[in-house]
Amino acid sequence: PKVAVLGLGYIGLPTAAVIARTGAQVLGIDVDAHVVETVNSGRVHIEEIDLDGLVSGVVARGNLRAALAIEPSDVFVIAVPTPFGANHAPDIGYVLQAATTIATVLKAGGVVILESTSPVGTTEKVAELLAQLRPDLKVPGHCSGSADIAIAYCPERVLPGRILVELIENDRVIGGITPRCARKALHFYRRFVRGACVTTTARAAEMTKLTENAFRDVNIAFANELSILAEGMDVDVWEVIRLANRHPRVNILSPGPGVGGHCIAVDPWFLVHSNPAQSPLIRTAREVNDGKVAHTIARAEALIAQLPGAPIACLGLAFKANIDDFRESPALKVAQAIAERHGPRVRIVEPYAHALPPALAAAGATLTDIDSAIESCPIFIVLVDHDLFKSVPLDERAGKLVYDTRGIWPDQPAPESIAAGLRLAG
Ligand code: SAJ
Repeated sequence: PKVAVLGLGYIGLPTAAVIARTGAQVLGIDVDAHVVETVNSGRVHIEEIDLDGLVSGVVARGNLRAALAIEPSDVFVIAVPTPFGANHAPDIGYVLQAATTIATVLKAGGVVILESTSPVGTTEKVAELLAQLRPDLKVPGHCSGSADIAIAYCPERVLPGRILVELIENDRVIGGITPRCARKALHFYRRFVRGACVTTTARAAEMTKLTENAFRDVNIAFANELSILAEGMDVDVWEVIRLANRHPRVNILSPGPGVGGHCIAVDPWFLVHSNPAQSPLIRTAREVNDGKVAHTIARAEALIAQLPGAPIACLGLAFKANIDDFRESPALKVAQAIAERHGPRVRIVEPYAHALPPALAAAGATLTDIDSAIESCPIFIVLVDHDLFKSVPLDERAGKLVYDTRGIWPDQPAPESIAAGLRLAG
């Protein structure tokens, strides 16, 4: 079939490439001319394991091509961003824009699939818009008898850093506007998904996606709240979590400097926004996780105050371990706050950055490597659990003042110079 993927970002490009590998003719559409040019030259504009080789291969074979303008296709996959605006209100403007674009080339027999994380009811809005724009077509939910086209919601649920594996291995939830729509979409996903494909309604699939990320956010918030309680009680939170997790029905996640990325820190708000009065738990979890950043900054400052004038190493800027994605990163926010107060004292170690983000550089911080940081910095603030940092043995950290927000160095002794009540774990 001919497949058009709208949006060549973190989800759209890997999805387009995986579909192209099955032998389909895939057209990737993006509003950014630079992205279109990059893909057409067989290169990638995002870092993801094995994506570069896959894209260069499918482009060379002629199965993947990028363009600014849409062309007639059999299947349309929408993978555009759904940010939130003021008051955390979801903004589905890009989704509706994509649907408007599709409407210009849609034919009977076409399948339209929305993959973007979306508030419940968005797929129905897409159907309504297509019905308005194309009165000549019988649109599901807006016609009697069998429809001319199929419309479904099928959320992506891949983990950055494992996208190409999870795109194929993970189970997929496929929600149709009607059961027939779901079956049409299922037929498409079966081409490249090895996991189970489970069909449901569009509304249930939309809520499922939001639920998965809200579940994780609430569980991380629990760990973050525990870490603050444990600090106050002079208890090592990491040890408590390890011990509690020996219970057969307890599985606590890890505290950290906050929650970042473009999904877990965003999607729960879509649920809250749909019914603020009935979502106090999900909202509070969001607030606890956002609040952890300020807490981390305050604890880091307390440590830094122990050694006036000494160089400070901030380890990591990424939003999580072993990736180069700094979007909504709590580590970046903490490093920025520290750099703004201590300027040239601040040395950033981030193996996944070629240069410092401009605001950090402007504050006077410098990028360095782990070996130089070990040699020159008596203060270590661990913000990301990159493998590279985990590999630093105790003798190279001996005598340093360490604030380990990710619990990567359980053997680090609490420095004697630190005042009682200032145990720096979590
Ligand atoms: N984090 C913690 N403690 C933990 C786990 C994570 O502080 O125990 C932090 C991370 O450091 C990071 C943030 O949470 O800052 C989010 O990281 P993540 O690994 O939990 O999730 P993402 O944002 O990379 O990907 C999530 C995944 N969703 C779930 O696991 C339910 C992924 O499967 C989704 O596809 C993705 O969101 C998405 O696109 O929605």
